[in-house]
Amino acid sequence: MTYFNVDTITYEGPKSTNPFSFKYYNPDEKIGDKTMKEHLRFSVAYWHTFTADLSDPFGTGTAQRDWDHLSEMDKAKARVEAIFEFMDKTGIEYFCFHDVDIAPEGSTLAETNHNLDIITDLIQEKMTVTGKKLLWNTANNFTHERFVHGAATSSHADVFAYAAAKVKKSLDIAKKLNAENFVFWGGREGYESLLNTDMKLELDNLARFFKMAKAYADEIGFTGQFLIEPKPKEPTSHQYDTDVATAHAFLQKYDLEDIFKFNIEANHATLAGHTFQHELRYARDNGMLGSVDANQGHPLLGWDTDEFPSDIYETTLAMYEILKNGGLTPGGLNFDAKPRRTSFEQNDLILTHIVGMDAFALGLRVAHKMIEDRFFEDIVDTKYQTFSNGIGEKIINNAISFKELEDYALNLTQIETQSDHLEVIKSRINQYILNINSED
Ligand code: XLS
Ligand code: NI
Ligand code: NI
Repeated sequence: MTYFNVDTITYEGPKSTNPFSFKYYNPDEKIGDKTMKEHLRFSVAYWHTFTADLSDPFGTGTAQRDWDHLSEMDKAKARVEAIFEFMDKTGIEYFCFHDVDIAPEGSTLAETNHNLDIITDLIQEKMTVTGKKLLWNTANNFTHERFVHGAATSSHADVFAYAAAKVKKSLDIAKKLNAENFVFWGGREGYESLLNTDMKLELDNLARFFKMAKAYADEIGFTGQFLIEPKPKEPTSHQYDTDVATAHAFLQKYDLEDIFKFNIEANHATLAGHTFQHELRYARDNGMLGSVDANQGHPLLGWDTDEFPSDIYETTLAMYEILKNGGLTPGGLNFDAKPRRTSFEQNDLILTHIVGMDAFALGLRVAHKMIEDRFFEDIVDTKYQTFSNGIGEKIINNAISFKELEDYALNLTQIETQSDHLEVIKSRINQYILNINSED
């Protein structure tokens, strides 16, 4: 059976008007020392593309899928067939999933685990035949009602145990399918009111949970990178892994810094009141940039709308950080994104990925050129020049005291500051984006 009634998507270049073609993503073209495919490491998110029905808080699902009529395990098996055909046709090498995305939950944990065994056997076979790889998997410890008060931060010890059992099983799956990373998104690890919350106990428990997860991964020989995915709110009004800086402080406090890196989602960054680039930079500066959930929010909507990335200004700045990080490997760009509710046809799944892949491919092309030219790097070097000699050099070398700084300041007659010419920077980045194709 064929699920996607299209040919394999190929690169036709920026002038193509064929919606089923890449305009900027040319997988084998080299940008610097790597091919586009090696730089971008795209991944399909099982949940949005193969499990979700496009419902929103005000309306039922609109998605029309060939597997809709099937029930439970048959549906799960059909989805495995469909995602591998999808990866083949789009040329995407990686995929990601939560436990509940791939197999139905049974009435007991043992039954759920049995369903997972059957489906992961099937996935494993497909991986062997096709060479497709698992970027990461994770445990969904937020949808089921048992997680109403959280999972690792639940007020109920039984829930903590259940959550641990699910992560244990997911780590077994990660090992079985050679996942390159393992993600923790604290879906309900947060609170609604501090008046009924023991925040200290909850955070201590979260750290205990992570330590046990790492101990178990070591025990079974799973060596994939552990990733934390920060998000400030939704579903709870306050999520503990608020943003990179907050989660980084948590990891440092509990001595977990060496175990984790971050999986940064664009829409979560903007929900936190940051830019996507800010989150990437903060992680990169601290050696903690691991992987990316590639999507975008809508400026007029508050919710985590998970749109496919199309804003090339954003993808350019993201790729700028990623290139400066030396890439993301073993992480990648996972499309944690879904079609709008109005784009309900099965082929819309392909069209949405094309938009996202092209947006990041264009961002890669532009960012590579920017870095090659050193236009912005030279501005930064000049901006901080006073720290390379004299008093500045002493500050950098921690070789000066407040008293000496005062003596120095008392002798200053006039301090000459420089204009940033910020608007020139904004204009130059527009030039970079607009000129990229005419230079080819
Ligand atoms: C939800 C998160 C989720 C994680 C994986 O907002 O983005 O999809 O990526 O649990
Ligand atoms: Ni995500
Ligand atoms: Ni999200």
